[in-house]
Amino acid sequence: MKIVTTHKGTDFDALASLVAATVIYPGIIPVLPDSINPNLKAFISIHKDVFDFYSPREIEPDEIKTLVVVDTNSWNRLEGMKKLEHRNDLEIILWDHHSKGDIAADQINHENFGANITLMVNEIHRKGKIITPVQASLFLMGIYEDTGNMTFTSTKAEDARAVAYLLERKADLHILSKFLRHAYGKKQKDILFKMIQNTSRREIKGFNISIAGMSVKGHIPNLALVVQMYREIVNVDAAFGVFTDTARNRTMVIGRSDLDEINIGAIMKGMGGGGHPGAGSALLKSTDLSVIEEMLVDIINGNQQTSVILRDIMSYPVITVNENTKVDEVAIKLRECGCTGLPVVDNKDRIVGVISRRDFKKIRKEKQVQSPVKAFMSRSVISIDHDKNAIDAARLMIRNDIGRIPVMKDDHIIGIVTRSDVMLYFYDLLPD
Ligand SMILES: [Mn+2]
Repeated sequence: MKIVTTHKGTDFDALASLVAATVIYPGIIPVLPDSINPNLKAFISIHKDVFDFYSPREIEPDEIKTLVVVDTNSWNRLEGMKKLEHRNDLEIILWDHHSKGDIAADQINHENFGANITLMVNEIHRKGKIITPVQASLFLMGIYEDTGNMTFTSTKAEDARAVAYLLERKADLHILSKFLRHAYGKKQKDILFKMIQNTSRREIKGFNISIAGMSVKGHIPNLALVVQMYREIVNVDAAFGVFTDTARNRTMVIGRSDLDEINIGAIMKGMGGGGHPGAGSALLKSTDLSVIEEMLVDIINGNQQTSVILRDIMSYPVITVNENTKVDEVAIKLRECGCTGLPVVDNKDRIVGVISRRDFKKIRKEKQVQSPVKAFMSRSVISIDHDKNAIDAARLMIRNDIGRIPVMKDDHIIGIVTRSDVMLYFYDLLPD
C-alpha cells in the first residue's frame, strides 16, 4: 500500500500538497490528519464528493510499503504514523519546503519556496499531468496562504510562476476569497490594536525586538499576518506575538523577522516549533507570559551566535598538509583538490603557514621539490575565529585581498571560509 500524508493542524498548503500527490502518484491513498484548520474543514465539507480522504485510523500501518510525506519533515507533526518511524523496509518520499527535519527519506524533493505546493505544481507541470479547476483553485489557496498573498519575504519567483500556471488552469478566485479568511477582519483588527497597546520593546544583540503578549479565546485565523502587520507598525527588526488560550491551556508564539540575522525558524525550533528564516511559530503548553518571554529572549541571545557564525557557512573538512610534506607531494594534492592554496599544519595540527600555487614560483632548482613545504610556505596566516560572522570574514578578505580564510577554534583549524561561502550567505542562498 502506498499512502501520502501531511502535518496535523493541516492548512491549505498541506491539503493542496496532499491532493497534488494523488496527481503525481496515481492510485496513492491520501491520509488526512483528524486535526485540521477550521477554514479547511469548511472547504472539505463542501467538496466532499470531489476529494476522498482517509483518516489515519482507517489505515493499518503494517500494510504501508511506501509513505509519501508532504509539507513537513518531522515525525512529530504526523498523526498516527509513530509506528512507522523505526521500520527500515519502508520507502519514504518527501516533498517539503521547511528546514531540515528528522524524517530520513529515500527520496527528497526540497526547495525553500514560499509554499510547498509550488514544488509539486512544478512537478505536475513538468510531467504534463492534467489538473481540474477545483484542484487548481485548492493549489492556489495553498500558495496564497503560505505566502500571505505573495507578501511574505519567503515568497520566491517560482511561487509567482506557479500562480500564473494555476490561473491558466482555471483556478477560481471566487472560491479563494470564500475560504481564505480575510486577514484583517474585526477579530484581527482588535488583536492588532491590543498588541500595540501591550507592546514591549527591547534591544537584544543590537537588534530591535518587540514581544506582545495577550490572551485569546479559541482559534483565530491569520494571526501570522497580524504579527507581520504588527512588526511593520512598531517598526522593529523582529516581532513576536504570544497568544495565550487559558481555557485550552496553551500558547501560540508567532514570530516575524525582517533580517537574515534573526532566524525565526531556528528560534521557533528552539521552542519546539518551526518555520522559515522570516516567519515561524511554536505551540507551547505553558501559559505563563513572563516565562515564555524569558525563554524567547534566551533563545534569541543564543541564536544570534549560532545563526550567522562562520561555523555554519564554512566549508569542511579542510584539506591540510603537514609542514614536512615534500613540495612535489603538495603540488599533487593541490591539483587533486583543485585548490589554489592549502593551510600548512605542524605535527600537533596547529596552523603554521599557507602554501599557494604562487609560492611554487620560488622554486629554482629541480631538487628543491624534495624539500619540505615549510621552506616555501608563507608564514603570515590570516585566520578567523569560528564565532565571528560572515561580515567579519568579508572585511578580512577585502582588506587582505584573499579568497580563503582558515576558521579556527582553540588553535585548531576546523574549516575554511571562501569567497563563495560568504557570497552565498549574503545572497541568502544559505540552506536552512
Ligand atoms: Mn507549507
